[in-house]
Amino acid sequence: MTTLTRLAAWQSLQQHHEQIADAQMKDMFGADPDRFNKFSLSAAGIFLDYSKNRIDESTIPLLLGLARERGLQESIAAMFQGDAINSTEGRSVLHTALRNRSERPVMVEGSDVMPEVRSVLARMRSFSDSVRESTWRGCNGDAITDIVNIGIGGSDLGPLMVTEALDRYSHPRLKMHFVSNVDGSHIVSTLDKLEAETTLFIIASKTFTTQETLANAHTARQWFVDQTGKADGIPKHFVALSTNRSEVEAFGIDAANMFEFWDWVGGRYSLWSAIGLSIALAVGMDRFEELLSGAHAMDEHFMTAPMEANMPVILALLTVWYNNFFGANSHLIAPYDQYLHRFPAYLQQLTMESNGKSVTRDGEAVDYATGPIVWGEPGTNGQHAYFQLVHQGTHLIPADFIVPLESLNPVGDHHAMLLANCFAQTEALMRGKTAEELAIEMKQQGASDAEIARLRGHKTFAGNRPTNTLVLGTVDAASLGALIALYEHKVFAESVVWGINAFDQWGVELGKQLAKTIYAEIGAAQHLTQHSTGHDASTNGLINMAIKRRTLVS
Ligand code: G6Q
Repeated sequence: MTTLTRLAAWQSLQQHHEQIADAQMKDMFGADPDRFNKFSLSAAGIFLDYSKNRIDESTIPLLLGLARERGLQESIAAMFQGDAINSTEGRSVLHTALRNRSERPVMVEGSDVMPEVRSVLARMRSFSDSVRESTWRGCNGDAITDIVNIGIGGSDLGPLMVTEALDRYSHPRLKMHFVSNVDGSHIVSTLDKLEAETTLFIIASKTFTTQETLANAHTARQWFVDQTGKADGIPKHFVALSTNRSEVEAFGIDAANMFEFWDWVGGRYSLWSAIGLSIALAVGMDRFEELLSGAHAMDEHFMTAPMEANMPVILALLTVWYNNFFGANSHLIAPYDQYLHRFPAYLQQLTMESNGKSVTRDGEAVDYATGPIVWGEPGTNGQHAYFQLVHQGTHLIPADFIVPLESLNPVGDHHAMLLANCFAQTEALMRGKTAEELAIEMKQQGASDAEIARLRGHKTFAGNRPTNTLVLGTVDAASLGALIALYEHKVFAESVVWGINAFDQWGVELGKQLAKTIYAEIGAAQHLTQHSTGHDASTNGLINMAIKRRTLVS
């Protein structure tokens, strides 16, 4: 048994789970008219209703006891003050410094990083203003019309999600494109739509060694030179976002066109850094700074609010509750807002790369579940697809519903319908439908007793399925910043309870190494006639199929 499962707080939660496992939320609502007020809170412009959870008044105190025993409050302080909490990489974790809107210094190895952070923000402002206002011009003197962000993982998902979410505020002339996949179809189909003379490429890579990004960047540069015949036009059309100056220069991008960030910014936490340049170009630097301010407001809340009224902490503890005591191993994210359609994909990386770990910070194997599988799609679409399993399947799937009170595109009754669907789903998941309720409903519709009996099992709903509802005023830069920061901190708080390092990603590094050997076998023309025998039969067979096909088409 690990330390975690031996803790008194853990054992108390196990006993509490046995007591509460069969309790029905609808009965709890019936017994306590104040439940909504008791189990809801506001922070940084976000309202959280967590009353539709399988908790009573003793659950959160017990979970908070666990958090205390794991030193959560101390770990939060350690992160904000720049301790090297990413222990396997020996790094501080300071994405919060990137959005520090206060005058407080943030120290890394004895020096304040804030002057450098502000200096890069100022360069991002001046560059994005010049492109937006057409004072930055391409090699033929034309204004930029299209911007292509080439990056992958953390250098793609965050900026892509945010530019989609804030599309309502985007510059009318500038069209944003994101190329991530090494599949040539991604870059080719993007370039097909573009004019080289009016396109700006942003090469976004923290390390500037990522295979996919460099392959796409080289293809884009070759295309640009082929289209324009002007290799000397590259400085007007290529900029880099990176921590690796020498590799940026080796690629042929002048350091003057590089926007820097630092190794204390993790890839999946980097949209607040220079990696957010595409966001600043799309919506303007003022809005980018509103995004930072929204996140900063959530940072202040996370740092200072008491644990029992701390939104990221409450959400994290609820995930621990279901993951470790109810055996729920997935978590649904259902944004009821079309602009947030990439939010679940973004959260998949944030959550699963951070907490997809099976050893503790000391390298001991865990004997409890860590990060759940995160998935989702926007509502109401999801209701016509995967919601069936959430309502009547055999798995318990806790869900977060995210909805703005106000639409950015008010038209007819659409928003009232959207809100109604969102709230109705959480109500139905909580209440379910009993056989008696079904019988009354079917009788009113004229069904016979035999018909009611035949369909009883199919048309009843067990209910008691937990949801959180996160309500925003509207989807704007500040509320989006707060929402993203909320989940970043939730994920961190979970990792502290589980005793794992949320900030490394050795599985991603493995992916970066693995393809190299096989690429050497199938990638180069001189190898095309060779026959692979160095792997298992399956891998050899697949490689040889590829070699054969490539030989035929070459
Ligand atoms: C994120 C991961 C990973 C990373 C990409 C791209 O936390 O480390 O998704 O962002 O592999 O890496 P580069 O930015 O170095 O190209």
